[in-house]
Amino acid sequence: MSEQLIPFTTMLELDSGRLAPERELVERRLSDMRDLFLDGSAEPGDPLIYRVSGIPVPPTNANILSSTTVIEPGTIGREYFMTKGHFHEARDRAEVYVGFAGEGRLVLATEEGRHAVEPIGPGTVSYVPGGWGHRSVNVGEEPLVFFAAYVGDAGHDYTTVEERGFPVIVVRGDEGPEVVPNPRYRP
Ligand code: PAN
Ligand code: ZN
Repeated sequence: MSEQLIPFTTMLELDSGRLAPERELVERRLSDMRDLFLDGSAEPGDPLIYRVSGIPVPPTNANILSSTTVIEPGTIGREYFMTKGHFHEARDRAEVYVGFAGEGRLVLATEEGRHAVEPIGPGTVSYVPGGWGHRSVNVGEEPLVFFAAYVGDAGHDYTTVEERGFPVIVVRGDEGPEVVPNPRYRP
């Protein structure tokens, strides 16, 4: 057996997504992901889009990595603020998403071009099977807060999403959020 961990507890503030203690915080601004939005280069500012607060453990298949994500409300053009999105480098590694606050969508896609859109909000528990790339989108007026737990050796492949996009995007329509085909998707 490798390193033996000692049990520990983290406090999660459900509305803000803040973890105490905060161990590993990553901030993503528009400048970190401009090309992922259709109109990213037309937006002059550099708003904070989301924060991920992780609970680090050794990234092996014997451990479970977890984090909370807080996506700010807002849009770039008509496209709602969202995460970069990724496939797991080890494609068969699964993940569970638990929603705490706000209103969002979990957009999933396989490399063969299938897609699915699931709700994220207080009480949602979503299963992300192996092989499904995933991105979360805040379609509400408040921060979207969710927790995610996944197999420790999953790894993150962001390149496939940067190069091909997801088959659909989520945009602000006249009567609320709309899921529309992504004009830049490369099957
Ligand atoms: C999540 C995501 C988190 C941020 O913990 O990593 O929501 O999204 P990006 O990694 O796409 O920037 C997860 O799915 N981990 O595997
Ligand atoms: Zn993931």
